[in-house]
Amino acid sequence: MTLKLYAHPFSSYCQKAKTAFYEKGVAFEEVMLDGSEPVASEFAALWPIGRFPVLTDGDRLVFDTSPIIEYLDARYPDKPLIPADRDAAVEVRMWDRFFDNYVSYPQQRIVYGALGREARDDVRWQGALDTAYAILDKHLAGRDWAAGDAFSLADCAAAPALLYADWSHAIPKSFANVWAYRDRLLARPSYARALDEARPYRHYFPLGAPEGRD
Ligand SMILES: N[C@@H](CCC(=O)N[C@@H](CS)C(=O)NCC(=O)O)C(=O)O
Repeated sequence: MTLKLYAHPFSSYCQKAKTAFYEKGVAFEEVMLDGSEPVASEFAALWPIGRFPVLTDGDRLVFDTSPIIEYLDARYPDKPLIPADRDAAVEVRMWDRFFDNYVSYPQQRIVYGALGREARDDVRWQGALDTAYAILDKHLAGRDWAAGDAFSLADCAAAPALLYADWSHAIPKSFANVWAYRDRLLARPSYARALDEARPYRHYFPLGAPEGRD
């Protein structure tokens, strides 16, 4: 059965999911959500919440990126992105939540504010990102990856989160550990591929995609 990922290449959460597919070498069909029909209506019927990506595997539907990646690991156990050891898995899931809730969430508020989709409150969300950057810089001292020694679900979340967070509210140069980690993530072949597939859409970024920060 073909795995179908309803997605758009420029979406940070879609990049998170695609990084997991590329990391594990699992084939999938990317069903492009660019507003065109008939896919737009098909997706609205499939997942009326409207957030993406969404994965289908035959009749099975999986929404939200962390469960999508959990599903991939369950079905394709090679190159696991969540460790079998439950204690180690807590760390991975915790840092995955950190990137979604405390980096991507405020970053998305800044972008949605700029797009006029939500009330603009940049000072609040920039402050939230500053707090997250400081926590992360301390956490990353002496580490290559966010949790444990191997690239994991948490790093899939981190890569697009830190790409777009920096574009939305620059990561201070003094946070050398965050910068080194962001550079490692952007050089990881799985994420580099997802990022390359997003390049044609950079003009969508409402604050202007900065040169040389990718
Ligand atoms: N918690 C969701 C978040 C997904 C999400 O916010 N996706 C954005 C695209 S990056 C989206 O659907 N935006 C459209 C909307 O908010 O209507 C996940 O992990 O997949």
